[in-house]
Amino acid sequence: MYEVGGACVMTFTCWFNFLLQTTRLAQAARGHGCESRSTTNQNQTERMSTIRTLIGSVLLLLGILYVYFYAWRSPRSSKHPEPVQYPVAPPVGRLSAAVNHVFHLVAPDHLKYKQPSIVNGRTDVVTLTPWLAPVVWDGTFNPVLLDSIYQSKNITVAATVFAVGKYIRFLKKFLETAEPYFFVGFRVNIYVFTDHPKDVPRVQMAGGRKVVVRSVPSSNRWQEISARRMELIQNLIEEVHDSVDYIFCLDVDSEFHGRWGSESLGGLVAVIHPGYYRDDRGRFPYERRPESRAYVADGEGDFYYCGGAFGGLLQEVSLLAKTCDLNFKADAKEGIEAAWQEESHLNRYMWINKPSKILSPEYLWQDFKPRNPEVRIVRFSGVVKNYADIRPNV
Ligand code: UD2
Repeated sequence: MYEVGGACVMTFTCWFNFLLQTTRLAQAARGHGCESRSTTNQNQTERMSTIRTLIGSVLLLLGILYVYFYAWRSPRSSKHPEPVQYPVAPPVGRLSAAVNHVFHLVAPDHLKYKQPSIVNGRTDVVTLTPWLAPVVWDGTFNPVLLDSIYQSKNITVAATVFAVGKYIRFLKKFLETAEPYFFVGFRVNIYVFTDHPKDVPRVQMAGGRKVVVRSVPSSNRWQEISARRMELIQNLIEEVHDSVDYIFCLDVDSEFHGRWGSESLGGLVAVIHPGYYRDDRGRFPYERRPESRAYVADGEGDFYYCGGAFGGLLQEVSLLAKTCDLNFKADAKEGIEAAWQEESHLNRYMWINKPSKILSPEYLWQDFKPRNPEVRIVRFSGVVKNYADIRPNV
């Protein structure tokens, strides 16, 4: 733009000089002749005509410059040069692209959204842990902004859900409610692990979303079903690591009631258990026997996290699942089963390996629990169930 403007000014300057020179030459030529009264009048007329031509030229050029700067060029491009965007290095493989996924957040240019405040926010809840991981509550994030950031990354999100034995009855509602609430607008694979593959309900799903069924053996012990999930999750991650970016592991006896989306993405993501989040840590049901590998000593532990919902980047969940599975099996060899099976091991793991994002109890409530005032929205909630009726053992 400036080059063209400069060229216009240069042209005008040359033209003006040329006209000035011509006028001076004509005057000089006339100065050598003998001046009669009539020639003086003629000279004056010529001078006036030259001045008129000059003024006309100046006005014409100013007109051209006005049209160029204010009418032809749009106001935005004349004030705001297009910023340079360095391309993000292309991923070599999905696992090696982890840093880009986590840290590099690109918002679309000119996206309009409510101005964020640095001084006003929620004051009724804690939104940051002492290790500076965000705690996601309603009102702490902008869903439109987050979705547009993560949609441009073209990610695939997986969810695992186990429906073994009589728990198959919960699957239909789980899948039906996941469709309008869980990562809407994203590519989603829901992996269903069941011993009743033929009873998996068909649920209409939007493009890019699918249910994948995996057969698993039945079991006579619910503790084993619950705990075996870590090993199967680990195996699944090995299998899908080239095509999936994030994974969430969810309890089947639950339903979605509100948005669960890109705000939940992070490296290692834990969900606060709805039953204990207002309690002193001395009351958390951690494994308290030192001989278990899930042991958490008195006076230790940050929060009590759910076994029914956790997730994050594939490599993070892989490490968690491997570690919990190994510790669970090593305990089993010594005849120990932690108080809350894999949930106890998960809590021990997250005490040492701090989650990088924490989801508030909005992300796993319990239907039987009256909602507390700080829980403005229940996004996912465990249904009321009769354990004696659905578990293979008591
Ligand atoms: C808690 C946890 C659960 C797990 C368990 C301890 C929450 C909300 N729930 O729930 O995740 O940590 O304590 O082991 O944090 N399952 C079957 N068939 C069975 C039994 C279990 O498929 O016969 C699967 C199913 O996906 C179920 C999950 O295992 O959702 C957990 O079992 P649960 O719901 O009976 O465990 P619960 O309510 O004690």
